[in-house]
Amino acid sequence: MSVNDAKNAILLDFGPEISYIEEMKNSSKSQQKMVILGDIHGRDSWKKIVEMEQSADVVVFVGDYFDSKDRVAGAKQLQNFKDIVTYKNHTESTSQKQVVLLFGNHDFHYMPWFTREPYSGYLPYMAAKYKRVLVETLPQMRVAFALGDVLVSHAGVSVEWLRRFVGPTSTLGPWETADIQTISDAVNETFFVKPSAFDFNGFNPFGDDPQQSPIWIRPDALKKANAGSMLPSITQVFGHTTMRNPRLQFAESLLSTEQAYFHADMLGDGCYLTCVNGEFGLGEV
Ligand SMILES: [Mn+2]
Repeated sequence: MSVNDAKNAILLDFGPEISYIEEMKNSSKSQQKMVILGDIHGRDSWKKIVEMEQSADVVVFVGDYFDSKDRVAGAKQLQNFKDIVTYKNHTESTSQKQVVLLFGNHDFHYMPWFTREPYSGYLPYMAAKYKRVLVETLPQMRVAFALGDVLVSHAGVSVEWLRRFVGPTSTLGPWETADIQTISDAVNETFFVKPSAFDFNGFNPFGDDPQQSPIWIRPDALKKANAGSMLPSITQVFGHTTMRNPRLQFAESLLSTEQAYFHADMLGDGCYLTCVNGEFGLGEV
């Protein structure tokens, strides 16, 4: 029997098991359905979406719960955020579903550590109430969330921000080779140890700066910072910057070749993202 015959014989014997194992590997990768909801800004359309998306395994809110752009009253914005927290607690205690609450820049200026001038949409007469509920909820919140090859944050994670505010390298080596979980953990740990690292920095008044933080950076600066400096397999999803045409933007993201970036700040247009095993979809409410 030749070596090749022997190989074939082994494949004949074990072929079915091998393909079974491969199948198991793929199904454990992440067949979970993730629904990503863009910046809330007092809107309650998330209620209809989570009702429609009952089959979701993970629901992610990308942050910016406060500071309405559509003149939603402060008390309503407060109640809406409380409803989101209640939804998270109720869902997680009664099902396997996970509800992730990310932190945005419009939540940041209500926190006790914030001492600068607040920015657009800030409601001074609601600030104490927003602060109380945010501080209470903070242990259940985070800045970054990773599922499979997808990293979700409010504005996006730039390698240049990581190098300047977290460290020159990750705990496991250069950021260039850091896996998605290492990056996500580093961002979240930094948030709880040194929240000032997330404050607005850089020179561009709009946040279009490669060293800008994961709650402030704009898409162009993010893409420029990460090109060639982050694993190409990592896909980032973020809100924070409203795109003029979310459907067109989504179609463009699908075509991206190197790192992929998906925009989630589309609730104002009644749109949201779904993701199953790295395959993205656009939902409409
Ligand atoms: Mn924002």
